[in-house]
Amino acid sequence: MSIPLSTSGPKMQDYASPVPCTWCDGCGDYGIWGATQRALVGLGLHPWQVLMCYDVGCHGNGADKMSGYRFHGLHGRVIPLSAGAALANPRVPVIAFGGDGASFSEGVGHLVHAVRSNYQMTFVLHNNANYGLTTGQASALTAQGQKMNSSPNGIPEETLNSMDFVFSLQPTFVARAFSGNIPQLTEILKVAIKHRGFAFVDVLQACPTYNKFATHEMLLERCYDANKEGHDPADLAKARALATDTSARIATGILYQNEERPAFHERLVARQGMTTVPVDEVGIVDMSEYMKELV
Ligand SMILES: Cc1ncc(C[n+]2csc(CCOP(=O)(O)OP(=O)(O)O)c2C)c(N)n1
Repeated sequence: MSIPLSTSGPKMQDYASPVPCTWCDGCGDYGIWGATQRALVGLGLHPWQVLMCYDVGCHGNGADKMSGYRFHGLHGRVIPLSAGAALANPRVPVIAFGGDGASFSEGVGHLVHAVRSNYQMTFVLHNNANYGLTTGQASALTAQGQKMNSSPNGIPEETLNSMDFVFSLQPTFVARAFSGNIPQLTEILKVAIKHRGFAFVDVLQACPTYNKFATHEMLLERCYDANKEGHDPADLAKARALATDTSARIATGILYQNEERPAFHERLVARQGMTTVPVDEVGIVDMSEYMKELV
């Protein structure tokens, strides 16, 4: 995706919000919030040049913790609203933030179609492996057998292998990061935001209040940068194998990227040869004749 750059660069301060953060001490949301701002500044994007969309959840409460164009949608529905915005104006990068609860239960159908359609957007998964805002219910990604507030006897179901699921849909971009490694996440987000099509960024994050099994310390110990160890993001089969095997260590970095496949809007026959985007066209249509019919 080519992003129009501004001549005078943005600063971190441009993204500051007067609303104080209310996340728990040690929450991974802080790292993702900081890395997002660093990535946007690093890309030379001003707050008015990007749209950030938020699902409902602890992470979604970050919607007013940053300046710029932001949209706080309904639970599980951040992907369709982001996809719609990106279709209306594909020149503006759209970043969607969602929790693992919403993304792999309420909104899982949207995730399926976003990957297969290759919508032009970045999807940042706040993966704390539970429903944080509703005080620690099990999500599809909670470890099996884990005792949670809503499941005092332990989760009976199998844990969804989210990476295997995403890879089964033939994605064009998959990355995994750890919220405690802000420099690495910043670099991943910079590539994801520029990616042609749907960029899936799984960010493993601590939830010190409700997640007692994948703690900050555990993630710090087990995550490693696969790109630094020579992983080639062009190989889908290798990327899938690396992403799904978390038994000993957890591979992070850009695991897979393919920019050969066009994004959804590029395949629309009706848009071919068009130099305008739908928002431009709405702006230049004279509606007054049509309005007369309504009065
Ligand atoms: C359709 C719908 N279902 C359930 C809820 C209640 N609800 C609000 S936030 C939330 C938890 C969100 O968890 P997750 O998506 O994992 O995000 P996190 O809070 O962990 O960041 C739930 C279940 C809702 N608002 N709407």
